[in-house]
Amino acid sequence: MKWTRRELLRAGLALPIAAASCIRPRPEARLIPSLAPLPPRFQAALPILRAAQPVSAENGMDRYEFDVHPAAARILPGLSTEIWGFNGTFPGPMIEARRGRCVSVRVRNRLPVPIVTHLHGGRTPPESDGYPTDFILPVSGFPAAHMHDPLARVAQGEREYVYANQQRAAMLWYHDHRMDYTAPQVWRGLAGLYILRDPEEDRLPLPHGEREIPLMICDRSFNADGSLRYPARDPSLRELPAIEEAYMGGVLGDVILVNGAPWPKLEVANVKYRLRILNASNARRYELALDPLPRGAVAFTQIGSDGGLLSAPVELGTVRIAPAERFDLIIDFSKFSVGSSVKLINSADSGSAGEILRFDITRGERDDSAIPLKLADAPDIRPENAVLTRDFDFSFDRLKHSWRINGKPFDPARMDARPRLDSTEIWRFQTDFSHPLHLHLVNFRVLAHGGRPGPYDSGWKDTIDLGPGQGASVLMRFSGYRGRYVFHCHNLEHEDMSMMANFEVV
Ligand SMILES: [Cu+2]
Repeated sequence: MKWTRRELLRAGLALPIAAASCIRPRPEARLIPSLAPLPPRFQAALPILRAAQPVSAENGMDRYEFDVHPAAARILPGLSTEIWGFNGTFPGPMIEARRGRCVSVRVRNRLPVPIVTHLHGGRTPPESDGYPTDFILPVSGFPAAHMHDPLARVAQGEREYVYANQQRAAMLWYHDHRMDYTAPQVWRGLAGLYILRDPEEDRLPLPHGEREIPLMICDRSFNADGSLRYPARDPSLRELPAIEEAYMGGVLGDVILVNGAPWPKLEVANVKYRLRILNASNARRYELALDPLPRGAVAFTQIGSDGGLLSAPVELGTVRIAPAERFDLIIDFSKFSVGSSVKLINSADSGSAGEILRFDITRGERDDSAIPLKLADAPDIRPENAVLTRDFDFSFDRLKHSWRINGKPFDPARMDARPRLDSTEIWRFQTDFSHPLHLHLVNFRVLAHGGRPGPYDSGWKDTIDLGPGQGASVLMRFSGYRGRYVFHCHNLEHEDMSMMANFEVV
């Protein structure tokens, strides 16, 4: 039997709220319901993201300029939503890059708060990686009292990030990474896609052009006036970090946005499509599935992961995707009849968050694409070459009410690991609750994940989702650059509440 708070009060059993919350913190992610009416599903057309044009493309370098500022977006019918966006858009402009060709992004901060831009999945030199205290201060200025890391590279008004793109083709994404405030600032819209291509991928006969569709999936909630609803203790995001205590396990929204539109629909032909999916949510996991699924059909063929193409395709009935993970999936719509519809659903939720996107199969077309049995060369990294094994425990500190790594909160002044450049290491993770764990700079292979590698651990990863009380071990080589980087939980509320640590490649 479950008692309501009123029944407990009547029985004299209820504790004052503060005392009760001391005893029972809520480490689970929690829904913040919209106060605006939820829009009908499958009315809006899916926004198709197209590559942004660089402002110049000379001397082997594509240059972009992003002004970050507040803007009015039309997300819900009849309402205007203020977002914070790269060039005023949410999602931000999509960058398309080529392996070996540099990209420069000049980010100008016209918001009232500091920002930091991190290219997630990028092998990036430390000065361009977006370390959480490497602020870009607002053009309009900001009090210096909020800066306390002597190693921080603080920029006034704007900063140029340079990405070498010396890595495999993959779908990366860029997002805000400001220390203590990443969760609310990403929620407001500071995220965009970055697609890196290379000749190895070009030569494959995969679906492309109009049949290759990047999808940024995230959940949000809205106030009655259309503004984004988020339980920040200081909504100005200037003075006081953190969120209302009840949400320290993570914030879930009840509106599912795909490329910025709520539960959109897309007209497709009865052929194979390549869907490049990012979960850009703060804390929500999705169990992707197709509804209905014809008898005997397999829903998805996975061809790529966080770090690019797999060596061989993998067939999956459902795909569990945690915050920051990417899955590169083929859906074959020839299994459906022209005139029918099929929904991409989230079978992990039965409410409004249980549906994502609807495909309407409106036409028959010829399909000259194919999924080769060999997609890419298998990785050449072996556990026996590891020179060191490190252990990290990710857990909730019930006394301090914060999220910790090896019992410690994030501190820019403390170095937690010093791997040598070009050395191979094994890192073992252990969790209490669910945590999607992410390392900057490196991609890793999953050696074990609650026992053997799981069904979603194929290929190169930069984020691994651990369930409650799970252990995992991953293998990686620290190549590319020396310098200071972070690793952290990618539940953004956990990250802001200090579940982050440093490593320095030496
Ligand atoms: Cu976490």
